Amino acid sequence: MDPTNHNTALASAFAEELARGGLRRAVVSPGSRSTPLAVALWRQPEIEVTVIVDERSAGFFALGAAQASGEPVALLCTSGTALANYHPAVAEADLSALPLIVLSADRPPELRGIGAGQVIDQIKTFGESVRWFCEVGTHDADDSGLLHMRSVACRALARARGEIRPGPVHLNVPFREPLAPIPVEGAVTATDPLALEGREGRPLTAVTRVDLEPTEFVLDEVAGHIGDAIAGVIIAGRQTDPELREPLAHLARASGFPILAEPTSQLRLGPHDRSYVVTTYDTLLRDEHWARNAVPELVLRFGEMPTSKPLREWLAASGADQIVVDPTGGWNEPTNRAAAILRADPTECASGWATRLERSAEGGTGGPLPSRTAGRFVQGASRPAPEAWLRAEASALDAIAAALGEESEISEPGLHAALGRAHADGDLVYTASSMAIRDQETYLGPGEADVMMLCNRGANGIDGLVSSGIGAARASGRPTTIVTGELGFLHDLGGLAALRDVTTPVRIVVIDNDGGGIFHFLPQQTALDGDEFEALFGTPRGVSIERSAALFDLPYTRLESLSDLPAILAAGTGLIEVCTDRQTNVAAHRRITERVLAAVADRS
Ligand SMILES: Cc1ncc(C[n+]2csc(CCOP(=O)(O)OP(=O)(O)O)c2C)c(N)n1
Ligand SMILES: [Mg+2]
Repeated sequence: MDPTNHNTALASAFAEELARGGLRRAVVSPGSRSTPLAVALWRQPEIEVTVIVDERSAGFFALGAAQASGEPVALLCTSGTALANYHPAVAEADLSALPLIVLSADRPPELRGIGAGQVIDQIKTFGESVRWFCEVGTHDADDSGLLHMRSVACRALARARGEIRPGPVHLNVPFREPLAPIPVEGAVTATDPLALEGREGRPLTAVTRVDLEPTEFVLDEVAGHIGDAIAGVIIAGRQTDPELREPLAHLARASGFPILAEPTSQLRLGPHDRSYVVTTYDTLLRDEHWARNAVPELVLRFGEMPTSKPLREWLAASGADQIVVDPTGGWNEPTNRAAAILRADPTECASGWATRLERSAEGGTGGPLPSRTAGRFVQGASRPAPEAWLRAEASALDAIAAALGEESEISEPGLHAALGRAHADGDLVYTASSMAIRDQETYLGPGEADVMMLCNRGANGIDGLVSSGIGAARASGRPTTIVTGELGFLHDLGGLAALRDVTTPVRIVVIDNDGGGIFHFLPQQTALDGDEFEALFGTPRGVSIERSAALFDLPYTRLESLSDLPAILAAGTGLIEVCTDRQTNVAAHRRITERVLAAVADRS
C-alpha cells in the first residue's frame, strides 16, 4: 500500500488485491483522472501494463489477451468518452464469456452534470452486458475505505471469472484531487493491519469456483442415450481448451459418432487422434440428398454453435435430440430444439461418457446402459453414420484439393486451405468475421500442427481484430497470424501501433478484395443495381496496404503464390497482402462447391 496520499493508498490497495487474486495483465489508456490507478497498476510488480492510446483498440487488445490466456485482463481509462470506446469489446466479451475488468476513472459526484469538463454519464454504461457494475465511490484512506477497495477487487475478479458465466465487469472509480502522487501529510488514517496490508500472499477474500464436475446421473443417463442412438454426431464449435481434444476423440471412438469440427473448436488442427474428425460438413450439407440421409438421431454439442449455415439449417430441420454441453452458463441454442443443456465440464463429460460406453461394449458389468442399447452398441459397425461421414470426408478433401488446384489465380478458398497447411506448431491464429471465418470453416482441412485458433464470433464485429490478435500474441507469446479482410483491417488500422511493444512474431494476412466481399453472397447483390450495390455494400476504399505498412514501419509482402506462404510466415512480423477479386470470388466459390459435390456424389 502506497501511503503518499489517500488516492495512492486506495488505488494501490486495490491493485495489490487484484494481483493477489491472480490478475497478471492490464491495458491502460492515458488520461489525468485515472492517474492514481494507472500508477498503482504500473507499480504493481506482478501486473504487466500495456499502454494503448485508443480505448477501442485497448479494449480489443485486452479481449484477445483474455481469450488467448483464459485469464482476466484489466482495462483502465480516464473520464469522458474514453469509456464508451470500450463498448464493442465489452459486448464481445459478454457474448464470448471472456473476463475483462473495466476500470473507468470519474469525477466525484459534486463535479458531475454542472458543466465541468470531460464528464459524461458513466453509470451502467454497458447495461446488461456486464456481470457486475459497481460505483466504487469516493473514500478516505481509513479502515473502511481501504477494506472496501480490497473487497471490490476480490469481487470483481470472482464475477469476471464466472459465477458461473465469465465476462466483463465495470467499476466506476471517482477520484478527487490530488490525482498525482503528491505527498499529503496524515492522509492515511487507517490502523487495522487488514485494511493497510491485506493478507500476505493471498487475497483479502478468496472465492471458490463453482464445481462443474458432472454428476453420476448425468454421465449414466447420457451414456445410455448415446448407446441407444442408431446414428449420432458430435458437433464441436468454438472453445479454447486444447485439453478437450483427446476426450472428444475418445468419445467419438467409443460412440462411433463423427466429430463435425469447426476450426476454432481446436479439433481440426492438432496432434490428437483426428480419425473421426470431419472438416468438410459445410460443403457436404449443401447437397440435399446427403443432408437428408445423414440426419442423426442424437447430436452432442460442445462449444459454440458453428457459423456454417448449411449445418445450422440441417440441425434445425433434423428433429434430432440435441444435448448441449455448456459450462459457461450461456444459452447457446439458436435451434430452439435442444433437449438438454448441461452445466458441466466438457472434458469430464466426454471422458465419462466414453468410458461408460466402452465398459458397456466390453460386456463388463453391463454398466448403466439399457440392455437393448448395450447389444446394439456391441455391433457398432451396423451404425451407418461414422462410415458414411468419414468416407465422404475423404472424398471431399480430395475433391477440394483437386478443385483448388485447377484455379488459375489465388482464390480466397485456396488461401484458407493453404494457410491450414502452413500454420506451424505453437502458432496462434486470429481470424476475422466476414468471409475469412466462413472460408476457413469451409476450406481449412485437418492437420497435425498444434495451433490455437481464435476469433471474435460473439458479436461478429469486423472491428478490433488487429488489436485482438496483437493482444493474444502478447499474452500467449505464440507466433501469431491474423487473418482479415481489408475493410476489417482498415477498421482497426490504429491497432497496429501496439506492435511496438510486442516481440512475438505477428503476421497479418490481409485479404484485399477492395470491399465487402461477403455482401456479394447476399440477395442484396441481385436486388440492387450495380452502382447502388457498389456504393452501399461493395464499398471499395482503395486503401494501400503497402503504405499502411510503411506508416507503422512494418515489413510488407504481396503474396504471389500460395507455395510462398510458409516462408513468408516464417519471416516474422509484417503485413502480407493477398489480392483477390470480389466480382469473380462468388463464381469461384460456386465452381469449387459444385466440383466437390459432384466428385463426392460420384464416389458414394
Ligand atoms: C463493426 C461492424 N460493422 C459492420 C459490420 C457489417 N459487415 C460485415 S462484413 C463487412 C465487410 C467486411 O469487409 P472485409 O473486412 O474486407 O471482408 P470481406 O467481406 O471482403 O471478406 C461489414 C461492413 C460488422 N459485422 N461489424
Ligand atoms: Mg474485403
